[in-house]
Amino acid sequence: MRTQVAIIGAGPAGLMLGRLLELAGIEAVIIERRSADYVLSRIRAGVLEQGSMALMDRAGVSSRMHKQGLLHEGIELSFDGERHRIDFSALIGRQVMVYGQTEMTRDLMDARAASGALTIYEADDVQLHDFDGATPHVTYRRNGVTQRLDCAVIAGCDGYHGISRQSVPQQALTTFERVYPFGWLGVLVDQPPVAHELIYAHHERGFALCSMRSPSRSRYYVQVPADEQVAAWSDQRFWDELRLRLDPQTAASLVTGPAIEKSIAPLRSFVAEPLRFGALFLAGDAAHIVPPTGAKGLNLAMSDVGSLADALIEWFVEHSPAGINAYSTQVLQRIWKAERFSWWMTSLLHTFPETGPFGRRIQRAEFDYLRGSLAAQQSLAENYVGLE
Ligand code: FAS
Ligand code: PHB
Repeated sequence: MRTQVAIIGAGPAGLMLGRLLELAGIEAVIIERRSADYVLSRIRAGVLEQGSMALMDRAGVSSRMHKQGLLHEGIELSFDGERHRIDFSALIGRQVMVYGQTEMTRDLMDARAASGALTIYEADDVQLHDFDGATPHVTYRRNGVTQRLDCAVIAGCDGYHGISRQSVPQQALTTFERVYPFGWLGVLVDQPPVAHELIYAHHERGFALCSMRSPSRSRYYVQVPADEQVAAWSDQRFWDELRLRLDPQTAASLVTGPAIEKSIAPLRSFVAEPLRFGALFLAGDAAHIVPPTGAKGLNLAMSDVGSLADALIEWFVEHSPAGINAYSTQVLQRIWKAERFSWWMTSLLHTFPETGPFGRRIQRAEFDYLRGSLAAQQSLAENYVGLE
């Protein structure tokens, strides 16, 4: 089998890239390790930047997002029970959209299925070959039979644990990583959100986040030690701990219920450089990871594939290599700005026992500065809604 672009991974990055290429008349085959149902079962991001919303419009898959998504004009920061609202609209005239990654992935999957473009699910032992040579190709095993897909370009959209980045010779890659000493225990519950907007709470017991998926479905997180086990957290223990980390008024308004999903996500900052190796291009979590505190992970993946699609369209349609040659440098500049903001939000809002009382005083000063400075609030706002 032969195609123009072999995309590894049918997460949001792979599906969005496939859609943008298809609309430009460029053929792409997506090879995914898991089943479509498994991909949809993963509960992940919840907030879209305007750039991601625009990409959904460009991909022609945004009607449900505009109908069901919740436009948010700000967020609340809570510091030891004191709340301060960051008003995006007043500060920078822009907003974000609350629309779950699961729904976005479903929209992209449905569009791909409707167009008949090929996605190979449940592909085992995916291997990348000769992406630095004349015959780039991918092999995989399905139903026990090994298949080969020849292509001109391979797009590695297979996430942090994928095969693409691991296929690059060690000496050709430089990685930068910070692993945080904690994770996020997340709960999904079919109850109305505790507030109209997201609440990011810093408390001496640890960070908490009150988010949502719809007016009737909420998403909550608490910071837990990096080695914490989900089994140690009954629903009741989660709700009790969450209340302790919120201001009294919010804690009293919390509507709890049985968790329909409960999981722990580790937190790390990670970047691989460069993002291109001959015919192989890395995008999304395959290239970088951010702690979810800044709501950047999914949005960064979207901006990567928006740039990669433009570069590949320029290459295949206009036969100009300018975009593909500039891809890595251009996209890494944006990645590092998102890494910085996600690290900063994480440093501000989580407890770091190792930094002791001095560290907490610095966090308090940072919050007081934010509360009193329009410039500081504008900086947070423009980073959160997405740098243009
Ligand atoms: P993905 O990991 O989503 O998709 C990669 C795909 O490649 C997967 O379907 C995988 O099965 C497939 N794959 C892997 N190896 C393969 C192989 N060898 N062959 C073929 N296919 C292979 N971001 C936020 O903005 N906010 C959040 O709250 C948030 N929460 C998160 C919670 C968790 C537990 C995790 C892990 C991430 C979270 N993220 C969050 C980040 C997340 O949303 C990612 O940024 C987003 O999924 C990136 O999309 P992709 O790059 O497509 O990678
Ligand atoms: C979520 O709703 O899952 C969510 C929202 C904002 C974040 C992280 C996660 O920063």
